[in-house]
Amino acid sequence: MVSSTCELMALIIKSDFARDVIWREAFQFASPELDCRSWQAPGDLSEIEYAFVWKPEKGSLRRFPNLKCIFSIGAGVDHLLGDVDLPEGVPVVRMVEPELTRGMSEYVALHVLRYHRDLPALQQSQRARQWNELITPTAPHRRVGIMGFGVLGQAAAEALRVFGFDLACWSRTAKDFPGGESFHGSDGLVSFLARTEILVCLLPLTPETEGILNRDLFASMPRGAWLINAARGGHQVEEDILEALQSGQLAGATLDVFETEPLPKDHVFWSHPRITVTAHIASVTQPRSAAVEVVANIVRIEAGEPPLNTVDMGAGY
Ligand code: NDP
Ligand code: OXD
Repeated sequence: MVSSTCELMALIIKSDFARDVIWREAFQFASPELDCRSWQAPGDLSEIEYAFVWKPEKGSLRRFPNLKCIFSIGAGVDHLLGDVDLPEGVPVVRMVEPELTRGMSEYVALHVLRYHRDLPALQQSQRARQWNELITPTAPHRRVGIMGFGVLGQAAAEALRVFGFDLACWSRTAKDFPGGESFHGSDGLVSFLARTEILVCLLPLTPETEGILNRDLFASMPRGAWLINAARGGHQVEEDILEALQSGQLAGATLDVFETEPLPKDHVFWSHPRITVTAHIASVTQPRSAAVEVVANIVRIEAGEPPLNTVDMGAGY
């Protein structure tokens, strides 16, 4: 239990994957006094002070006149900021919780190592019964670039640093990155890409980053580079990925996110020999650890302090 100061506070939950029950249990554990309500049976709407949501219907949060804070179940808030009818003046908090961060570091390390050691080529050799004594460079000679150097990007860099990769990051504002090279803004993008053999996208989806993984970007990378997109489908131009793979500009791509999710059954990505598809599972918010973070933020708000991890509505993340 985190606190006993959530007495009588009502939190409305709208989750996906029918995880409502799991979320209720997690909040019950973090703060038994919190009055959790389901989206389907919210009760008196004026009693709802907090909303914990994933992809709520546009305009739906306006139903709660006394809302003090909107918590996103995910780290990304594009599902909320696309709503022009979001209640004004109510802070939006994105998800930052240790297990979500850990999961993303695992995913990034898995796929970076896989490309670094060219596992796809080794698997191909096995299928062909070829004894392939493939020699790959060691990590200090492999240049990995992380686009988006926030909570998840920095944690992924920490995980990769253990192996000694030659790291660089790219962000909107300048960053101090003692473990590698730091680039920022549109001026820094081409130099960042020019030295990046394995590109990891961990950007938020905003008007500035939409469609950023496109033909021009791939052309700025060394030939035969690899792409790992664990951020949002809206970042990638799907036909440009296919073209870059066809031309050899990209050697392979691991895509966790797509313009349309679930990825349609007849989509060409499913069977492409050099694309790895995962089903938006790079990392998932874990109820027990996330509920603790949300309750801690509610306690802050009730104490008159600003919540942590609020979204800058102007920047869009
Ligand atoms: P943060 O807000 O902590 O970090 C965002 C980073 O992106 C910051 O470094 C920011 O720069 C940078 N950035 C934003 N806009 C630009 C821009 N225009 N140009 C360059 N850099 C930019 O986010 P998180 O690390 O917590 O999460 C990142 C994203 O990962 C989420 O928004 C979500 O979409 C995705 N995600 C995907 C999951 C999955 O399973 N596939 C799971 C969880 C998250 P600066 O530091 O200068 O502000
Ligand atoms: C997130 C996600 O944003 O799961 O957390 O995509």
